[in-house]
Amino acid sequence: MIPRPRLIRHLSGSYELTPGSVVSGPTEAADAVRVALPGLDLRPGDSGDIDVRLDPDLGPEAYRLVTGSRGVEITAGGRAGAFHAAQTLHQLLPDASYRTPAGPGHGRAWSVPGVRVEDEPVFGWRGLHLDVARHFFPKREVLRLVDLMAAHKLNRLHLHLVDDQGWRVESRAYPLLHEVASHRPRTAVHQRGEPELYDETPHGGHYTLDDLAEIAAYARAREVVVVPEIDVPGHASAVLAAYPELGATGERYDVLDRWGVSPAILSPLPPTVEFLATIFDELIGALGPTPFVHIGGDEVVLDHWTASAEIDAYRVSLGLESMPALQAWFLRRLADALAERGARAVVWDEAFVSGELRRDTVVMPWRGMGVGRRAAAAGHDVVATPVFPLYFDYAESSSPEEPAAIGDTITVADVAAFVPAPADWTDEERSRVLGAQAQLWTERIADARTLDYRIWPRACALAEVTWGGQAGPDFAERLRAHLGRLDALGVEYRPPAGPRP
Ligand code: TNX
Repeated sequence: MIPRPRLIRHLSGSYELTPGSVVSGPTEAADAVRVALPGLDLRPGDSGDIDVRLDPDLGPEAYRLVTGSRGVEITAGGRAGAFHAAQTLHQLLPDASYRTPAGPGHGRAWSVPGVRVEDEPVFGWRGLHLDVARHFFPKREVLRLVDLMAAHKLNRLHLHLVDDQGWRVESRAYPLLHEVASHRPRTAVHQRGEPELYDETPHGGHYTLDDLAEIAAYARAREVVVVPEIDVPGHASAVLAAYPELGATGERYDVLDRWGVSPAILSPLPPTVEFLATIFDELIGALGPTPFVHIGGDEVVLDHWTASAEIDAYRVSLGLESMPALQAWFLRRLADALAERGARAVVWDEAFVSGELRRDTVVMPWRGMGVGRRAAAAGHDVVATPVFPLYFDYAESSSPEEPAAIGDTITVADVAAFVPAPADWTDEERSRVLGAQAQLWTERIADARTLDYRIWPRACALAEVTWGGQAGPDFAERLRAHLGRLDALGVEYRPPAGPRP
């Protein structure tokens, strides 16, 4: 199984699940089991082949699963635990049960071997990040990713909705964002060992607010929380192509047609904070309950703030000694606006380095775990996101056969060796680690096939270490067996032996 359950014992006996088998128990939890096993054609009922119970003494994601000749018993701490139990039950069935669109069932009966599983995750944040700004991925591909994440008990989908190269969400209050800022005239491409080229293919796309509502509801039903990111104040070319008056210079930009870090930056003055508060209202209105909103804070070039007499005067009026301190102040105002809307801010680590943030702001240390430790020591919750080994836009080998990537080499074994809460941190620092997340930056990932190739099977290792705290000793062996499930799911993963032809 992947991720490895905390405890698994094989028992005698087995049970036959057939189309129309009954799930009984509290509505929400029984519903979670049916959502997790869509192809099995399970029916709700009073006394079930699968009986679900809730036990308030268990954590919300914890479960016990007992199978045998009398049927399937699930005892869960909450809806999430019941959902994860059903995913574990699925892994007891043959690979063919993963085949879509039939999924398990499709008129077939499946034999469930007897086991007892007791399970609970070590980390509550088991995430994947997807950059939909550099390349847009349509809703159906995002929903498919949610299904694949759920099958691996991954539970946070961070959508990087905004960057220099595109603004990818509708705004009713600021319609030029989706009308203008979501299109770029040319697409930069890279070839291995060569500078950027332009393929002259215009690239565009955005989610409507209704799309986001659908994605969030679909994800929630699969115990995945969507974490939207509006990356500010840097990476601002696209927004300043639509509303240049929000920028530090007032100058109109083009949606950026190449990769890298641009000097485009939003103004920190009150109209920008009001603009972003409106965007937060629209986003949270569409997504529904949104515990976290990412506000970026990475790779900010402060030159245009320094050069602006108005912004400098504003800084002085606030009694702030430097432009980085003004950046931290700006992000604090946004985090306050999010708190009023029931959400916590998440930032990349440069934001933590720039100055004091709200204490409840979650920090993602992408530049390494050293800065993550400093954030944890300062009292911030931390989600481990270091480039090595969690940038899945990097290639798995340096072979020229690999599809071109930003960097190399990050192998499945590198991910499996990662420990989100390092042993040499203090207990207090370790307790601040919410979990870990892999990043899919998409400068060089332009289609769903390449996305599959970059994610899988490295995300299997991510699931293993975030669920269990570290990989089990037999991980490599279990992964070999697990590939049959990915095959049945139609996942175009990177073969462990090397790049596919
Ligand atoms: C750094 S990580 C970035 C992204 C790039 C990525 C490429 C971070 C917060 N910023 O803008 O896409 O490297 O690997």
